[in-house]
Amino acid sequence: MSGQGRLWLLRFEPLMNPLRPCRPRSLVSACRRLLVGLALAALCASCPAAARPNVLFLAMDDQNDWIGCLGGHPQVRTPHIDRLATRGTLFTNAHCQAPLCNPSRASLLTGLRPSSTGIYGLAPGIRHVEATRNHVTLPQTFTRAGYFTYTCGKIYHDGSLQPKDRAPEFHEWGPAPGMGRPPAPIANLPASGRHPAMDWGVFPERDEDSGDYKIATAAIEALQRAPKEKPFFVAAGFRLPHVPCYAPQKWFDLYPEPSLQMPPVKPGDRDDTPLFSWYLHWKLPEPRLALLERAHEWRPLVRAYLASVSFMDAQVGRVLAALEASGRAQETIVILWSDHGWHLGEKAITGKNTLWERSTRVPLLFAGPGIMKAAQCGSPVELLDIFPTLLELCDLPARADLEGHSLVPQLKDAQAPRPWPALTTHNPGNHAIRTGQWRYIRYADGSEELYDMKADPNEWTNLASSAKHASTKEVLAKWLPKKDLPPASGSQHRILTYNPQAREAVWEGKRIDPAEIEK
Ligand SMILES: [Ca+2]
Repeated sequence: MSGQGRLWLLRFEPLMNPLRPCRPRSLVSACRRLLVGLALAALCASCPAAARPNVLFLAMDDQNDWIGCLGGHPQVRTPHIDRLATRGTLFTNAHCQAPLCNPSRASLLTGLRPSSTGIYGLAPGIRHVEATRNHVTLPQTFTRAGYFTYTCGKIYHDGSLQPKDRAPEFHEWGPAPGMGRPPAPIANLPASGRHPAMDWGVFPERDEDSGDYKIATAAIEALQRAPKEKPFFVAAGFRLPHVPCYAPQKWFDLYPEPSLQMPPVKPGDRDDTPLFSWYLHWKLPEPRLALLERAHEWRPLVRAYLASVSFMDAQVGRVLAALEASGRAQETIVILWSDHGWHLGEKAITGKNTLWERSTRVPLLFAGPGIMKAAQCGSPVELLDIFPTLLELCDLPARADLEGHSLVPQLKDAQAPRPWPALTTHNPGNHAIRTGQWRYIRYADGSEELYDMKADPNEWTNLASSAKHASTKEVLAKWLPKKDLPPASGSQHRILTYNPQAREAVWEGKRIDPAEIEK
C-alpha cells in the first residue's frame, strides 16, 4: 500500500472500530473526530485508485483441509501455502456456502447465498438468474474501481459466463487450460458407466505440461506486466486437486504407498444418518468407497489426491515468488481459498455434495498490509465473507446487499468476537449450521443430524434424536435461512427437490425410489 493509503487507514481505524467503547465525556471530541473523518472520507472518495492495495486472488478446486497448516492429513506436504499462512491469518473453521463448484463460486463472487439466488446446480450461471442478472460481482467491483483486473484458470465455474458477459467482470481473460488426458485411463475402475473425470495417476511426465503449471505461468506473466500506475486484481484458479487427480511422478514420490495413512473411516458410519443424506449425492460419477475397495483403488486415489495437492501447492509457490520478485508484495493482499472440500472414503463416499465437514470445510487465508501475521482464527467463517472483507481492505464502499460479514476485525485480531455461524446449503431445504462446537444439519424432509465437533470431529455419532440436545438444536435452527428459494429456472445437474405433500424427492427430474439406494 502506498504511504497515502496507509495513512488513511491509520487515521480511520479509531472511528471505524465498532468495538471501541464510547465515553460520554469525550462526546465533543468524538464529534470533532467524526467531522474530520467525514471530511477525510470525502477526500478519499476522490483518492487515486493507485493508493489502494493490490489483490492476488488464488482459488483451488475441490481442495479440502488436507493442507499442512490445517492439519487435515498428517502426511500432506504444502510448504508454500504453509509459508503464506505464516505471513498472514489462517481461518481454521471456514466453510463454503454450497458443496459444489458452480453454486459455491456463484455465491462467493456475488456475495449472496445459494438460498437467496436459487443457484444450486452446475447450471445456470449468474447472468441467467433473476436474482443476479444485474448484480455487481466482486471482480466487477474492482474493474469499476479503476483496478487492472485479470483472470486465468477457473474462477467462475467453467462455461457459467458466456463470452458476451465476460468483459464487465475482468479486463483480461487469460488461458483456462484443462487437465489434459493420458491416452487411456490410469485407474483400474469398472469400464461400464465410468466418467472420464474419475481417474488418477502419474500424468503428464513434466510439470510444464500440466494445466495448473500453465495457469500459474499465466498469472506470473500478468503480475509482471500489470500496469504500475494503478492497483491490480489478479485472479488465478487452479484445477487441482479436482479429479482427474493427475500429477507428474515426483509428486507421487512424496507419498510412498506402503506408509500412506488412510483417512479415518468407521464401518456402519451411515447407519445413523437419515435416508435423505443419500439423496444429496444420489446418482453421481464419484465412486462410493465400497466400489473403490473392490477395485483396490482407494489407496491409489488417496495418494493421487495428496500428490495433486502438493503439485498445486508448488504452483501457488511459483506465483507467490513472482509477486515477491515484482517488488509489489508489500502492497498486495493475497487471498487463498477453495470452493469446497472433498470426501476420500469418509461416510462411505468420495466427492462433495454433502453437508458434512469433509465437504464444507475449506482453506481460507489472507496475507498482506494490515493483516496479522502467523495468526489463526478458529471462529466459524464463510466464503461469503470474502467479498465484504476485500471491499473493506481496499477502502471500497461497503455494500448493504451482500450477505457475508467483513473479516477485517479478525484479520487485525484473530480472537475478535464474531457472532455468526457458518451456513452451507445444498439444494433447497437442506442446510448445515456450523458453530465453534456444533454441526446441525436439517434436510428438506425435516430429518436432522447433530454432531459435537469438539468431542467427535469425524462426525461419527449423530446426536439429533437425543432428548438431551433438543434445546441445542432449537438454538442452532434459528440460523436456518429465512429465504429458501426453489432452484432457479434453467437449473441442471445435481438438482434435488422435495415435495412434502407427496413425500417425494426428485433427483435431476426423476422421482427417487429409495429401494435403488447404492451404498
Ligand atoms: Ca469444485
